[in-house]
Amino acid sequence: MGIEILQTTALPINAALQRDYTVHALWQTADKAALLKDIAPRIRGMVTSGGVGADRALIEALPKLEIISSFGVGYDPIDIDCAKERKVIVTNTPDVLTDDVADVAMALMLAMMRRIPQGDAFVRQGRWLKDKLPLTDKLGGKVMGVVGLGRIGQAIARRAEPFGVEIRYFGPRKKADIAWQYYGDLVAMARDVDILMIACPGGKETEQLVNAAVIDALGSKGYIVNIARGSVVEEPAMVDALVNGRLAGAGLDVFANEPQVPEALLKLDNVALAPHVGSATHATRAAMGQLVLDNLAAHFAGKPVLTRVV
Ligand code: 8YV
Repeated sequence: MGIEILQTTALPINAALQRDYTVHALWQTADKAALLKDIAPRIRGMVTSGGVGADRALIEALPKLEIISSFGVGYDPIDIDCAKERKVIVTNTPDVLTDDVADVAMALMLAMMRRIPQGDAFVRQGRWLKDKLPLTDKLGGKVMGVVGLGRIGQAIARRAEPFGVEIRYFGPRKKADIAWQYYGDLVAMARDVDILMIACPGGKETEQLVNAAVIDALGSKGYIVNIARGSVVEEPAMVDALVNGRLAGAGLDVFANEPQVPEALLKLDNVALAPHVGSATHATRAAMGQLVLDNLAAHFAGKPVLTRVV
């Protein structure tokens, strides 16, 4: 038996993992408790994703666990405090997905503001032959407030600027090397911008950060784009504002309870919806998978991991 690892979810690197390790597939096991009881004392590594994560109960069930290698940049469903307490290394897959996620942010923003999905349906349904679509809103000249100017937030801002969009940002602190206007108060920024671009990490610290007060401050001409986590937005307040014309539109790749999407959103014309596909290209998913493998390999070769969270 080689090094034994626990895998919590299917990934594009299943074959490579099975080649290099003795893999126990938790997600394919009906009686998870029985499997864990049997293998727990031998598990040295865990492979999970930014969607599935690893909670305290799971981490604590694995006394020999050394590393959690996670697929995805976001690690909000991994109990980081517990990993720290148990001295378990946690790695994620930053950088390799930044460009793709920023591309989807731009695509959703334009799709929503210019009603691209509606236009597509209009053409397909033959309605163009006897009707015209209503005019839409112009992107150039708008002010975008980025919530969380990290790697992805900056990549979105750099894409938006050549479209004639003015950038401002909100975050826990002003960044020394950034000239864009900073706000320490999200409601104040929402009042001053047209588009709220949500690009911050998920988790407890940002839960419902974009709440009813922020949405009110953004106002009936404002737009929300969220490529971060559904948990960052007070979703019922956003849906209510969209339904009642107190928000102009939303472009959403993530949802509070995905893959469940609030029924009311499905009926709206002023939203563009995507099924959490920010990083979902062949090239990027392959690079993310490789990084998961490389982090594991480095650790088990006694070397420093490449992209450590804690
Ligand atoms: C992944 C993501 O789809 O990187 C992230 O944080 O949300 C996406 O790239 C997800 O982590 C896979 O479950």
